[in-house]
Amino acid sequence: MATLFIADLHLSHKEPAITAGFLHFLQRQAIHADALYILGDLFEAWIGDDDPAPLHREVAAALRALHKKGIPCFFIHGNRDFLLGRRFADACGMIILPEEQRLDLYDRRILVLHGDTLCTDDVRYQRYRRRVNRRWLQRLFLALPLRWRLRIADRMRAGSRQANQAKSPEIMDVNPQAVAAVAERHGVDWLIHGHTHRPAIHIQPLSSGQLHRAVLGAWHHQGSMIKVSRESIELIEFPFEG
Ligand code: OKV
Ligand code: MN
Repeated sequence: MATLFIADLHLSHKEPAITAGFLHFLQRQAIHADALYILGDLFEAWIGDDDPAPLHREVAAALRALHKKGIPCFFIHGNRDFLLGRRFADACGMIILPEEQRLDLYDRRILVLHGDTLCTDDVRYQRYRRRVNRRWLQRLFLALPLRWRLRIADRMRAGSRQANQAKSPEIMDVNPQAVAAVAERHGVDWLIHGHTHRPAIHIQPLSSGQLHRAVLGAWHHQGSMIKVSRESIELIEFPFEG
């Protein structure tokens, strides 16, 4: 038996092939798993659980079907869907975990997180993150009419696309000191995260031994998952099937 991890699907109504690939993944792969962990950025954008987008209903129904078959599903917020709340999670039958969660799976200790907090060299992004993470600002935003939130979000995404074009690829990757610090703080020798869209399994020396870091790929033209079993931890890429 195995536990599956995915992240960075960036689901949106503009990319129906990714949604179809995800629904197929749930029906054909996740259905056989011990559990499914979604490590953030399931959605390209999230402006409140009251958004009536058909995509949200479709995804909730598919995740609920998995839940009904007895497969637990866990969710960690990403930088895009950090406003996803209890209401939508309940509709999916999924459990929201804190931003860093230590797991004990098949006698291994693994820390799971989205990964954006590891990109400490991107100082502008970290400043933006602290700003939008303020609870009072989130409450204020969520209290606005849906149409205002849509407008604000569109503008913020357009601004962010411009800002990212000016950034070097290095500052958008993880910082090795931040990686070591979080692993040591939680006493783990495995990390699983997404966010950087650079699928790989890295090994990095720690004062206490070797740290393994499995990075999930984004779902652009194919799916990406990490499969943890008693025997192994594998990074698997697979084609979309409708
Ligand atoms: C998600 C990102 C847009 C990056 C706005 C307070 C504020 C939340 C929000 C609006 C935008 C999420 C929720 C979106 C991620 C962007 C642009 C850059 C780098 C406020 C709380 F400030 F307006 F009051 N937002 N949306 N970005 O469109 O999903 O991750 S979003
Ligand atoms: Mn991300």
